[in-house]
Formats: sequence, structure tokens, C-alpha cells
Amino acid sequence: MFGWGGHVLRIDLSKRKFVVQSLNSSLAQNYIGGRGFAIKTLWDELPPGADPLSPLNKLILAVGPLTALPIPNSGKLLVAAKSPLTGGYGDGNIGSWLAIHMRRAGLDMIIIEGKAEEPTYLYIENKGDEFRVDFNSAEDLWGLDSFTTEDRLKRIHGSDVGMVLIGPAGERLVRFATIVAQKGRSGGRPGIGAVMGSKNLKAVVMRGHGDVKVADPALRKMGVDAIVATKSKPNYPFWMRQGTTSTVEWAQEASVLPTYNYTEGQFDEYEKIGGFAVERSKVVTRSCPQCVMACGHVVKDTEGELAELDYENIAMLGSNLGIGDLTKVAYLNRIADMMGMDTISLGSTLGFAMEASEKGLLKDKIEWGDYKRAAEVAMDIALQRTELGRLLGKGVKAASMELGPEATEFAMHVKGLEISAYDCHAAPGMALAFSTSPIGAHHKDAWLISWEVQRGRFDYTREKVEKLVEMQNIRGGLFETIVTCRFPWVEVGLEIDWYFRLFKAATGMDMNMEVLSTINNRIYTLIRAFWIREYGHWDRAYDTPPAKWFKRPLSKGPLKGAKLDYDGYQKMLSWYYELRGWDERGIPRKDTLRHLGLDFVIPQLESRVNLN
Ligand code: PTT
Repeated sequence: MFGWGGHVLRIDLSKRKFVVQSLNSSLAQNYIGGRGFAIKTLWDELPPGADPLSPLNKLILAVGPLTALPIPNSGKLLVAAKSPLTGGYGDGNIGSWLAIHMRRAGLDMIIIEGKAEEPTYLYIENKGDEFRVDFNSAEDLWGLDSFTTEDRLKRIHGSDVGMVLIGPAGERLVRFATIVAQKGRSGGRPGIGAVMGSKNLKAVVMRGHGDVKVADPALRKMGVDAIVATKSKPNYPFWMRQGTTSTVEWAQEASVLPTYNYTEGQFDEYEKIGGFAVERSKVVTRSCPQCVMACGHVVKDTEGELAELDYENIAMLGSNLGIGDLTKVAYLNRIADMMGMDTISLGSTLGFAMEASEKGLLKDKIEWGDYKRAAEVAMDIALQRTELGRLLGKGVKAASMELGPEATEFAMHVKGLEISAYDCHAAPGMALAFSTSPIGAHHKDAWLISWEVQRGRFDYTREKVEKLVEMQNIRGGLFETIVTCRFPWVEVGLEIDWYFRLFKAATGMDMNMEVLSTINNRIYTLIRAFWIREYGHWDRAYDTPPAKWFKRPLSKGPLKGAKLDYDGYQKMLSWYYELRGWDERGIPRKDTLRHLGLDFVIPQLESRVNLN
């Protein structure tokens, strides 16, 4: 089998044992890699209803057949588990040298089970098919921030290793703790860092040896051509200057920049935190391994320290909190990176707390725009010091439920995952994208908003839903399974056909939109089955965006008065279910399951819900 390494490394932390297993070829063909491998493994192996923070949960690190190849932006790793934030399927796509080392060693997936008795970190190395896994004490590392931990591990193992690790937030089980790599890459928004912490696992360090075997040696030349094509795109020079941060100006113009906990779509001080401000302040740019489109723009924060910014970080820790100063935003961003917390969820949680404080629902004071207080509360969340930090560390859904019904009206999440940085008062298609994303409200599976703004943002049309499904198939079905960065395609316009040809050269297998659509339907439907199995029931309300966007119109700007229409939204949701072959409740139909080769889920689903 070309394209895949052919090995799965299974590590049991409780027994301090490991085993190397062969990759099942039908898994490779039907699920490709990354997210496909993760959901199939979780469905097959996780005891239904398992507590995500118990030793029963499985931490999955998976690459795909294009990861680490000499093609544009291939240094990515999918991290997944049952999410402690949402109770459903959770994953993230992080740039890390660990992905490169896994591929060199012929590993397609690492499955980490159980719980170490003491704080531990793993060191993995291979010689051909022989693997060594050391279970090392992490007593000296426990409590250290993610930057210091990385420095220490590199001093011990050399700077050429790959690694992922957690910060103090993961150790303390903050529900939106992430996995960190390279002092600024952060992945696994739905609390995958907390799952790692619950296993007493501080880091996974690896040195892999070997080559990735591909079906067609012409891949190398094709990869170089794809890199040249990427760099020749007209938008490439501007991208290199501002990366995702230019989205601040675009979002302001389009009235979708989350402001004051998604109450408004425009922020008066946007220019101070926009792409041009970043360009002026930039000290250096950082990237994932094997990247030709570095997106981490590093600026100095209020303390003169370096912090890496992207659009989401700026919007969620800037306009969403009423903070119009890049150095202050950068300071909050650095706290999140060092502590190992997701910036989107942190920004949403702090915004929620500011609104709750304003409404007198919190006894603690935390005011809009007060970055010092925001930083204090962020540290409190990471270290779980006070009642407030412990409340907010559960995420906005759980925190709002504890504060009561009034608070749930402005808790900005879907299925428990805080919404990424696009206000949807006037963007029903993007609201649907957030609400049907397989991990909760994240933009990675469908960034419909720019298309929607151009095509008629107030329409509730079937065309929008069809476009959404097409985007989900490409972004979720292709990039989350071949496991490379989607930026060459989405940001500068590298044609999707390049990926199909590279896939064929790597694996010998054909790939086109039709194959992709079937594979993604299979993966999406299995993920949906997983949510239903874990929740024990399903309801359209889980696929519906927060109340604020329906009930509280924008109060200023060119779109003053705009809000979502509930009936229009529900009409679009029904079309979405129809296109996916799910029933009116959002539950996959039996014939859909059979058609996609998912017959094996029927008995477990039938024990929880009636299937149509
Ligand atoms: C991603 C999410 C994003 S999406 C951003 S900014 W973005 C935030 N970045 C964070 C950060 O930084 N520090 C921090 N403590 N928390 C953060 N949380 C947020 O995490 C990321 C890039 C980006 S930057 C994006 S869009 C693209 N995402 C991809 C994806 O999802 N799939 C894919 N195949 N390719 C992608 N390429 C791009 O990668 P999550 P990363 Mg990320 C400082 O991990 O869980 O998916 O959350 O991993 O290595 O940082 O790459 O404007």
C-alpha cells in the first residue's frame, strides 16, 4: 500500500505498554486518514457514554497520505478525542514537526489510552519497523508553561525532534485547553488538551527515521510545481504581508467582526488591530513545518515579549472584548499560548463574562476593554484559582447554565463549542455552517461567509445550503483526511485539482469530487451517529445558532436592525438534512447508513433513537 505508512502505534499509559499494529487497508480506502481514522477508531473502540476526562477516552494523533510530502504546507497533524467541552466528537488540525516524524517512521496514527499514574511524557523512536516508546517522568515539567516545556524537552532530546504538549490549562482540565506545538501552534479547540491532561500526559516527543513511500516518483516534481503555482498566485505577496489578519478590515466592512460578545458586527477601533497595524508591528513570521504561506504574524506585546497573531485571535481577544490595542491583544494571546488554551473559546468566555458582569449576573467585576482584568481572569481560568476561574473554565455553555436562563441567551456557542470570529446577525448561511460543523461552532469545515456576503446575505436559499455542503466536502472531507493545510487552496486559490493529482501520485488511488463527496458523507454521517450515541438522543436545537442572533438586532452600523429569521433558518436546516440523507430531526436515515457502508452503527443507534 503506497501513500500510507501502514502502522498504528497503540500506547497504554496505565500499563506502560505499547503495540505496533498494521493499518487496515479498507480503513485507508474508505476513510483516507486524519479525521476519518479518528472517528472510525472512536466509534469502534470508545465505550458509549464514556466520560471524556476518564482513562476510557482515547487520544488520537493521525496524519494522512499527503502529510509531510514535499508539497505545499504539509506539516499538519490531526488531534482528536471525545470532547470534554461538548460531549461529542472533537478534533483540531495542528502544525507540528511530530507529523513529519510520524510519517518518517511509517506511522499513520498513534492511539493513546488509559492514564499514567504519575505525570509522564512519551519519547518515541523507530529503527525500521522496530519501535521504542519510553514512558518518562514529567514531574519536573508539570506546571510549566508550554514555551518552557518545549525548551526543556529540546535540551533533553535535541532540537530536531517533533513534539506536542500541554500547558497548565490542560493539566487543570480547562475544558477548552488545547495541544500546543512550536510555541504558538495550538490545536484541538474542543478541549483535546484537557484530555491529554486527564491522562497525566504532558508531552509526546518523537524522532522518526525512514522515508515516505509513494506510488509515483513523479510526485516530487509535481509537488515542486504545486509550490511554484502557489507562490505565483496574484494574492500571494499580499498574503505574505498580512496573512489572515487582513480579515479584520474585511470583517469590519462586511459588519461581521464580533464586537462586545457578538452584540455588534463593527468595532470603532478596528484599524488599531487590523491587518495593516499587524504589518507595521510585525517582528517576524512563523509557520508550521513545510509551509510556504506562513500565517503566524509575531508582534511585541505590552511586556515586550513576542506573541503570534491570526485573525481569529485578534477578533476574539480584541473587538469581541472591546480592546482596540494590538499590544494588549498580543498579551492576552501569549497568555493563551503559554497556558495552552484556545484563543477563540477564551475570547468568547471573557466576552460572556463581561456581558454577565454588565448585567449584574456575576458578583465579580470585569469590564469591556479592561485588558488587565481580562488577563487576570485568563490566568485564573488557566490555573483554576478562584470560583470565577473554575466557572469560566467549563466554557460558556456550562457557565451560562450555572448562571441561569438570562445568561443562556447570550452564551455564544453551538453544541458547547464557542463560535469562531464571525458575527452572523446578517449571515444565515454562515450561521448554518457553524451549526452543522461536526465539532461544534468552528469555521474550518465551511467558511461560507465571504461567498454569502457577495451573493446575498439576507437570502435563505437552497443554493446556499448546497454551497455549504460542497465546502464541507472539500474542507472537511479532503483537508482533514489528507491532513495538509487548506490555505494554499482557500487563501491564494491553488486549484483543487492539484490535490487530486497529488493524491493519485501518492497512493495510486483516484480522487475526484464525486469520490470525495461519498467519503465525506460517510465521515460526517459517522460523526453525527457518534454525537447521537453519546448524547442518547438528538434534536434540531443542537444544530441551531445562539438566541442572540435571532432576538437582539444589530444596534448600529450599516446593517442596523439586522437579525436572523428563525423560520428561514429552519427551512435551510431542513434542506441541509435532506442533502445529507438525514431525517427531519437530524438523524441519519437507515438507507443513508447502508448506502455509505455504515450498517454497523444501526444497532447502537436503534437502541437510542427510532431510525427512519
Ligand atoms: C484552529 C483555531 C484557529 S483557526 C485559530 S487562528 W485561524 C486560533 N489560533 C490559536 C492560537 O494561535 N493560539 C491559541 N492559544 N489558540 C488558538 N486557537 C485558534 O485555533 C492554524 C492555521 C489556521 S490559523 C487556520 S485558520 C487554518 N486551519 C486549518 C484547519 O483547520 N485544517 C487544515 N487542514 N488546515 C488548516 N490550516 C490553517 O491552520 P484547530 P495551527 Mg489549529 C497562536 O488547530 O484546533 O483546528 O484550531 O492549528 O497549527 O495553529 O494552525 O485564522
